[in-house]
Amino acid sequence: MYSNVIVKTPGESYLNGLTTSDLGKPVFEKLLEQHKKYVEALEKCGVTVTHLPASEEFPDSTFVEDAAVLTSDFAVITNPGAESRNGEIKEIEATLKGFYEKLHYIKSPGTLDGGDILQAENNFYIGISERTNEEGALQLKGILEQQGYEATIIPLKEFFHLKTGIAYLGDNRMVVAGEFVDHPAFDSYEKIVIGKEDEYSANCIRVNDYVIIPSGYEETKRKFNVAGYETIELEMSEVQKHDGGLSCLSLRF
Ligand code: CIR
Repeated sequence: MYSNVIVKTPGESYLNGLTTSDLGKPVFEKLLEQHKKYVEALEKCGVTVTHLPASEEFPDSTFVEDAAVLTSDFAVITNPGAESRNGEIKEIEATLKGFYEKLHYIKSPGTLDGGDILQAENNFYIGISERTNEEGALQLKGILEQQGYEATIIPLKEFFHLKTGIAYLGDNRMVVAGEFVDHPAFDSYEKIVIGKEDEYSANCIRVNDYVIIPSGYEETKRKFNVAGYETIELEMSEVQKHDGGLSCLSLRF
C-alpha cells in the first residue's frame, strides 16, 4: 500500500525538454489537463499528494520518478544521467528530507535514473540504460543489499528505461513487454504479456486498489480486468510525446 506520492506540475519549458519520439510537439494546455487528471486519479487511489510547483529551469522535471528511489523505509537520491536533468535532485532532496530521517545518494561517476528501477516486494531490478551506468547500478545494489533487499542488474537492449517495458502489480504478477517477455530474471513471476502494438501500456502503476493505465489500450485493460484489477484510464498523449509514461510522473511511497 502507498500512503504518499510526490508530483510536480510541468512548466511551459516542458516543450523544450528531451525527447526521442517523433510524435510531435506537446500542446501545453492539454499537458496541464492530463497532469491534473493524473493527480485526481492518484487522490482517488487514497494517497496523500505532495504537489510541487513548476520549475521553468528544468524542462523535464515533471518526471519526478527519475530523481529518487523510494520505499516505505528508505530513500535514495539518484544522479540522473542527462546533464540537463541533474539539478532536479535538489528540490526532490529538500522535499524528501521532510519524510525520511536519512537519505542515501548515488554519486558520480555513477549515474542512475529512477525510471530504471523496479521494486517487486523484496526484490529490486536495476536497468542499465543510456541514463543509468554500471557504476550507478552497482552503487544502488550496494545500498539496497545493506537494507536487506535483493537487487538484480539488467542491461537493457531496446527500452529507454527499465520501466518503459515492465511493471509490478503485486501478487507475484509482472506486466511485461518486448525484451522482458522472455527475460529469465522474471521467470518466477506470473506474467501479463503486452503485445508490440500495446507496448506503451506496459508502463502502468498499481496504486492501492487500482491499476492506472494509459487510455486507448483496450486489450491491456481487458487483461487487467480479467486478472481481477480495477483500472483507471488516463489520456497520456502529451506525456508520451516526451518519452514519459504513468510511472514517470510520480514518486510513490
Ligand atoms: C527524459 O528524457 O528524461 C524525459 N523526457 C522523459 C523521462 C521519462 N521518465 C521515466 O521514464 N521515468
